[in-house]
Amino acid sequence: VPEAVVLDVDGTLADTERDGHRVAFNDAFAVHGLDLRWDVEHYGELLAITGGRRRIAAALRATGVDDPDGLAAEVHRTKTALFTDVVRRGGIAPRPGLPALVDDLRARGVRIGVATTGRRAWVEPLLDHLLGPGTAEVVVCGDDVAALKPDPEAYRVALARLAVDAAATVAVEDSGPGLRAALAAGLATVVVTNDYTADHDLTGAAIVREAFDAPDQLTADELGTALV
Ligand code: XBP
Ligand code: MG
Repeated sequence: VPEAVVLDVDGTLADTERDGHRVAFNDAFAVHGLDLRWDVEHYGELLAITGGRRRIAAALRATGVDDPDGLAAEVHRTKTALFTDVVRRGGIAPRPGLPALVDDLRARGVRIGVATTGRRAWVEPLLDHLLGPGTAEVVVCGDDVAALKPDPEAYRVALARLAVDAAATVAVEDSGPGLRAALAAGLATVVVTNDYTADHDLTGAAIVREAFDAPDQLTADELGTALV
């Protein structure tokens, strides 16, 4: 088994994007009276822009408003509050097989970290809900880094705070940008794809799966096989 595992959040621990974040973005646009709505397909393309605030800013720049970055920050604050409320109400379920993997990691004494682009305001309550309070020793959020994935900073910070070597650590991701961030930080990476990321370029992944529990349950031992 690896000494430590660093888990991505969105798309990995839970399918948060299509029915969670995307809906919160659209609700925030309505709150701010913006004629903007992201449908399922278009949102999947927008995920190439990591970070919700930057995603909104890109869309606003295309509409010609005068202060896209300022307005994006304001709309993103609303979106974050709305999504945090969804999380606190228990609206986000773990991906099938993820809880069993986490139980196995804990039973085998594997240390757990989290490295996500998402904002800490909703990441913390989501982790309490999905992993259990205190399960993730280290949680690195978009708030904590200067550069978002695919930049490796979040993974580098997680490794430093865990005080473990990249060579003894496995990352678990769902997407191309996340995979590239983990690889650039020197971590062997397992990718569990979802509907939005099934066609991503996953070159460099040690293992690629479509689910945590199919065709068989992903285990701590299998994550260990990802270490060269
Ligand atoms: C995925 C992201 C995030 C979420 C939205 O992060 O890029 O921006 O889409 O969350 P990861 P925020 O897969 O690395 O966890 O609005 O809080 O950014
Ligand atoms: Mg992800």
